[in-house]
Amino acid sequence: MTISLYLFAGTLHNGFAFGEGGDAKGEAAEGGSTMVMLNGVMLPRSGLLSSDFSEMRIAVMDVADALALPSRWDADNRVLWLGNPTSGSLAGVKKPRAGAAVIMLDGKPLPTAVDPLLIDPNGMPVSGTETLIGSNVMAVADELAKELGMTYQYDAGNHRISLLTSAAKEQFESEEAAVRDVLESKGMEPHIAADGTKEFTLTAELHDWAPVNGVLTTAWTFNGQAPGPTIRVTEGDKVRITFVNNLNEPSTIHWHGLHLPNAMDGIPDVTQKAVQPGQSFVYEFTASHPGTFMYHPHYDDMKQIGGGMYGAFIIDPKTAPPKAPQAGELSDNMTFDHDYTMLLAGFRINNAVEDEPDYFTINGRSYPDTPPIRMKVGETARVRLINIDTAEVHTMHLHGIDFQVIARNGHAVPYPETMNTVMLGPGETVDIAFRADSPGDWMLHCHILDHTMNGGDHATMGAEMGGLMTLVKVTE
Ligand SMILES: [Cu+2]
Repeated sequence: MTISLYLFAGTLHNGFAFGEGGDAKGEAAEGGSTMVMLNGVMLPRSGLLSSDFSEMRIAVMDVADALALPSRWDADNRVLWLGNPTSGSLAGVKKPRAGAAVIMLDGKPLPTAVDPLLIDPNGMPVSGTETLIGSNVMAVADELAKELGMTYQYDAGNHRISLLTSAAKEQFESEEAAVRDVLESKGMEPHIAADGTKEFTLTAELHDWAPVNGVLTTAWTFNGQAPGPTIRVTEGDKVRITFVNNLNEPSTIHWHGLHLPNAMDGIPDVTQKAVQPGQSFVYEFTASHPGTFMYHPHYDDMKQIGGGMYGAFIIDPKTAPPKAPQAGELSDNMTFDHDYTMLLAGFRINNAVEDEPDYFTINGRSYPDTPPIRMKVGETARVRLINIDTAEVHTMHLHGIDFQVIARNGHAVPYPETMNTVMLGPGETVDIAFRADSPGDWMLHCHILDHTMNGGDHATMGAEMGGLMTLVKVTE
């Protein structure tokens, strides 16, 4: 299991009901709160937590739940039992005073008990407890982190404690190759049938995904990745794609922009029966015309597509076009030094399915963890922009270098337009091309500026760049 967890210690005020059974239990105290984030995900009961100790105990129990760590609150002894066993001998454990508690992890006491008041050298509760409560939350988090083998960071500016397991980092790192392949328009390896048909398998499954390092979500994926692997074939190829549904609900695949037999169009109850959990369906068609396309389900769209089920479908022309010239206008009928794909979408980590994503992504990654494009001065690139966001328009803007729009919706444009910002509605693809004529780190980003912040209301609050952004790194 891959886990990272965040304990947010908000601004803490005087005037809270401390100790057990305070009136503030279950209510947000005015102006102050303690939020618990796990994998960047706000835990269900933590939104209403005050700094009341009894609620802090709930927060710790929520964390334990999410870690699949058994937990039990022993009110008589004021002990929070975590891990295994959830009961045992308290011999030698100092009984906590009223308002505090001991955390027993795997039968051993954590050195720091949960204690909202702390005690001064005379054994009296310390007044002016704002910082102390925060410190205590941190101390508990620190101890838990140490005991559970996680790394720990405190961000004083955001009153944020971040805990990250090595497993969460491993998930993030395990995605790098897939993210890079999608960016570089590399298609998945087909199996070639006796008659030359290119065969692929796309398996829908829920899978961990980290849009940025330290934020983990359960994505709706094809082959365990969001976006799914790119399918890249040549005009005229016969294609056979076996869709395996390992989700807990029906699904299909629609081939967006392709010309194919109606029965292969992937629309549940219109062109086919929805593919049930555990079932599969074979799509067969001929790659109709060259261009940049996409694939995605057409069942429970907001959840499935919004959760990461989409991928690029690229059809190359039968005859490879000539290399792009050293100077002059660029067009669709050219081969470029670099061929990139950027699927524009996002994840709703703490936002509801009907809200906009709080982590906008390029190929499943939010800045600063979007891999940059690297080019040498004079090189050319095609970037296949694909807006597969469920509802959002994106205005992609490149700094310092003009680009030409060479294709739209899988078709060459008759007169490439020179631009620095191009707008894509949901479902649109736009191929842009440019020549790296100036060295530097050039931003390529959506100019709807709340699409370039990570975390919405719950995390970094936009002070730093995030979301739908990457860098074009041009060197001599
Ligand atoms: Cu945008």
